[in-house]
Amino acid sequence: MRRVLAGLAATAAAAALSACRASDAAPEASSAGGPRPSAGAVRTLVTDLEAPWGLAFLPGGDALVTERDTARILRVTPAGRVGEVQRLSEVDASGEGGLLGIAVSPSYTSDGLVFVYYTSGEDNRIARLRLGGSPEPIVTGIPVSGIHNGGRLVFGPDGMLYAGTGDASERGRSQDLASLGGKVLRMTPDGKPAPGNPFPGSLVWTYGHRNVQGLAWDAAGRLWASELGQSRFDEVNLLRPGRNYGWPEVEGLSDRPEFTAPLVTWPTSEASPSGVAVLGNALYVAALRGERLWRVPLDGHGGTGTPEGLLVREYGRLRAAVVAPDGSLWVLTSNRDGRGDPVPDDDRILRVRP
Ligand SMILES: [Ca+2]
Repeated sequence: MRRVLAGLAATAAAAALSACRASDAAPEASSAGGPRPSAGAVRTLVTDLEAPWGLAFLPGGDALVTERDTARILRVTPAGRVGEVQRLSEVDASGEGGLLGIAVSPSYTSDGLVFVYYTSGEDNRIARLRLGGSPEPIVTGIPVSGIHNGGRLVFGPDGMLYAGTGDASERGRSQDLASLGGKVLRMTPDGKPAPGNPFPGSLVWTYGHRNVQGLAWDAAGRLWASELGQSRFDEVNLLRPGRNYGWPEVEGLSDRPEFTAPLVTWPTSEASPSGVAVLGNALYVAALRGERLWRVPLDGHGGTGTPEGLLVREYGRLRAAVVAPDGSLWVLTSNRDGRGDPVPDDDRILRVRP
């Protein structure tokens, strides 16, 4: 819409020019365009991946990348060299399930631990492993389905591990505090309910979510989440412990005070958000169906400004955005996930300097 409006404005400006100064109106005036959101410098760092899903950086600056369907963990250098670390035979990939999120222990240099979220034959689960070793499940029983498996993992500044889950096609789970589906979970690195969790003895941190695939912290210690809507509204939420985010009673905004309202919503055709990242004073949201990187301004006090779309339909579906040690954003495409329209180079890792 923004581009259409810009185009219309340019056309109107050109028409005005030709009306006033028909003799010297430059022909290219109509194609000069108005101000357009810029993604800054974009470089393709890696090509030929297969539905990459999760990305996390190791202390030395290499990244670990998961591939959903092949169940591979890859190691990628800052220069874009790719090596396979291992393939997890425990993963049962089908539909939206497979090897999903990955997180690196905050004390990796001493414990060497990496955490993964994956679909097994019977559930979604979170496991820890040392690279090359076998995964040791620490949380099992997260509901599984062909769709809405959640899957994002991120450590908080409190040293706890946070996971976004999905309703796994049974929407009632999101309001059921006894189910791990449709929640954001907070756990110790052993997979136990973290001290201070809002519901005693429970991993649940927030509930009433449909399918959380994006989690990121801002500099002030706020946790932001993206959530895929059903047919009307995708959401960006600011997470506060114990809050109910409404699904399936409401999708998007509502006036019911028992539900915490999203700060940003989009029509699902413009977003379908997966991974998110905070860089500078903005939240970056990787959009699948929307095929763009949304930049949501953050006001530093928990509020948001008007989002703008970057890379609109330039690289197809985007699955994740993560801040690299050098301050760039690494962005994963997701054109080989069965819903995309891949080009020969897909899937890719893009390095974006917004
Ligand atoms: Ca909601």
